[in-house]
Amino acid sequence: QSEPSGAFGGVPVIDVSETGPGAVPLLRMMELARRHGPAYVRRLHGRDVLLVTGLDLVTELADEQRFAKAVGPALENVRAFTGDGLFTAYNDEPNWARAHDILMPAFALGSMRTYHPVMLRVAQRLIDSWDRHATAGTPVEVAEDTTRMTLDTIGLAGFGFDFDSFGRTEPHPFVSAMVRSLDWAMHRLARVPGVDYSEADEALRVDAAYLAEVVDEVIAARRGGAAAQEDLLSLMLDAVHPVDGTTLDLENVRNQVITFLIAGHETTSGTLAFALYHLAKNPVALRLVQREVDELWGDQADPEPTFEDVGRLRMTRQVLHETLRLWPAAPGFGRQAREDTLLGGRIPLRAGEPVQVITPMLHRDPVWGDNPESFDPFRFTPEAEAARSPHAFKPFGTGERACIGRQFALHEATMLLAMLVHRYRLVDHADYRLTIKQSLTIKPHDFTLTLLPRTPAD
Ligand code: MNH
Repeated sequence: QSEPSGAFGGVPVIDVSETGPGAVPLLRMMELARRHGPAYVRRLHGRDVLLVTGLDLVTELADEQRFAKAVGPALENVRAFTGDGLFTAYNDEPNWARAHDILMPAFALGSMRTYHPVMLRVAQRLIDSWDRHATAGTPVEVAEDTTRMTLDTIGLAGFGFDFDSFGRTEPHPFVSAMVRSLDWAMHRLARVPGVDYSEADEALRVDAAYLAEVVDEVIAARRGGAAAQEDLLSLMLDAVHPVDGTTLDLENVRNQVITFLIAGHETTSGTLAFALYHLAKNPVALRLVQREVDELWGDQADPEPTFEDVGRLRMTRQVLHETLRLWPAAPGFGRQAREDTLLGGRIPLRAGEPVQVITPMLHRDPVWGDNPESFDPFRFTPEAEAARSPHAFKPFGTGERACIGRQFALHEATMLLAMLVHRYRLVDHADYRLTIKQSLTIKPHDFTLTLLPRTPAD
């Protein structure tokens, strides 16, 4: 790519048209941020995006009086299959506030008690499968299996629908269609003017139609099924808005279900896979979480974590937070100024113009010290967190459009991770070197482990 050409409020403009954005656009953006940060403009075929990584600038962008979420170019593409679902709705689309108000209570910390038994049941599916691999001495495909687990969990906990992912050797076709759709949304950002993309667009239409078809099946299963349980789907279908008494129309419910099936599993699975990667590579951190689970469950062969247990797994949660610092599975979020303004007193922004935060680089800002690449769960002790700006860590985005599923993800991931480190020795049999697969979100690519049962000496 070329050197900075021209400037825009003192911000370097990097034209990457010659090389394209790279197979893993995030890594290229991070590389450019290391050279040109804390803010730079990436220019691709005449399209400019302002990318921001520094804590000072992100602190400003997090000010909800001056800025709001932007549905930037990437999410604009995702709207082709999630429409006005919660994640991709514009701030002023009435269905955003409506769905947000109706669904919020279902994501409060206390609601996790309702999902806990299902989360446990699905975690057990993964463990049954990993036990078979441990006995046979064959490696497990980490991200593939965490994806099986998180998809089954959101399907069952949210919608009473069983994807039965561990009963299949290939990913559920919903996952394949989703990954292709997210890839389409990502690669569409890199389109070269004059090239014909109609084949890719037709494939997207087929995948989007299939996603909708699965969701219609989920909804039909509920309609034909037993008395509706209290879950996300029943809320979406039946709940009336607490203040204005409106409900969600059926097209919006469909968009919400697709949104939740995607957002509800894609990022949690990546986070779990990255966490296992870090634990396999950091024996000290692994020892710490093993000590924590051993204190809780001793040498029980098959402990069944209670809801309360999960709240006690502080070190395990710190490991997840440190994982989300280094590799936030949704590695960016968009902001826009409410009025024309100067960001950092120098970068001119027009109202509505999207700005992209590169979260993994914010998470390597100097505020994180001299060794931001080192994996250190003690960065997330309560004392360390209290001493640090709340804007230094944004894996779940910011403001009123921040992740609604944060507690859900952390409960599910904390429980599974704790069960795994209690049960197995993680053997890095292939001396894995981290490579990243990006379909907008990120996961470790081709990461396998072999497992041995733990013995008292471990
Ligand atoms: Mn989630 C929004 C990251 C798990 C449902 N999520 C966001 C945003 C980030 C994010 C970042 C904000 C994006 C933006 O500003 O444009 N989410 C994560 C991560 C995990 C995660 C890193 C797991 C780890 N998310 C989950 C789970 C669910 C979920 C689990 C559902 C069960 N997330 C959402 C929804 C939104 C969202 C819905 C959109 C919220 C809104 O705009 O109102």
